[in-house]
Amino acid sequence: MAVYAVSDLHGYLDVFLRGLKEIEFGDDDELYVVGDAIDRGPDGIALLQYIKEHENMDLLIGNHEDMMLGYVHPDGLPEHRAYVGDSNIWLHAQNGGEETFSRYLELTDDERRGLLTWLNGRKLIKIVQVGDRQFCLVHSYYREDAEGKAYSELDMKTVFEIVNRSIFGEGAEGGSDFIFRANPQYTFITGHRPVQYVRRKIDQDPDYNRLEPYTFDNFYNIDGRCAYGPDERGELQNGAIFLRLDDLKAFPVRL
Ligand SMILES: [Mn+2]
Repeated sequence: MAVYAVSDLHGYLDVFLRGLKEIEFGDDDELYVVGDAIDRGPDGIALLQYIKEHENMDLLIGNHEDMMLGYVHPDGLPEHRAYVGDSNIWLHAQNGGEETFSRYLELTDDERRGLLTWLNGRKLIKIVQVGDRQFCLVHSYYREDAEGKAYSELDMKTVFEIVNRSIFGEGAEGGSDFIFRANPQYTFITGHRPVQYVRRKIDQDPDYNRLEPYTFDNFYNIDGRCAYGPDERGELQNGAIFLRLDDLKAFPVRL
């Protein structure tokens, strides 16, 4: 058996299914989706349901699941919760939640409630031992006090920091890589900022357009930029990066 991680699928069920074939994913294997399964692409709700229905798969909450949970009615009613602050940020064009919300509304009341119960029970940070390594899976930023806690057990501010703050971000959303280097007992697996973006922006790497993990020391980012969708000119390598944790071998899957 092997253990895999993938991140930021952003509604692209077809890429996910092709990836499972590529890695020959079987009943004895395990897979962790490190947040942002939904939005921008068309099949976010189907992706959530697929992960939920497979006992050997799990989802960690990303900022897009957090936005969804902040917007939908908490009892699964086919409406959204009363407008509070910027809770409608999910539907802004840049976040791509509209397609996800319309698919969500097509579910039955029971399906919506089941999905919300499951999402509320998902973790933000998960520690997974594979071979000699302890992996810490988290969408973007590490907080020791949130280890192993479910979404419903954490306050909004803590969740916001874990799923949004990025060592590659700027201003209030920026953070230091010290948080990862200070915890060498873990190999961190994150997403949230596309590896192509990080290579270009941070490293000014002219060969930035590669669908492979961005890594230093004990840190791996595996966001392959599904969020940007298929590239019609065929120049950008957007897609998903499946990472096998047993040997840190990457399996790129183009959109
Ligand atoms: Mn994200």
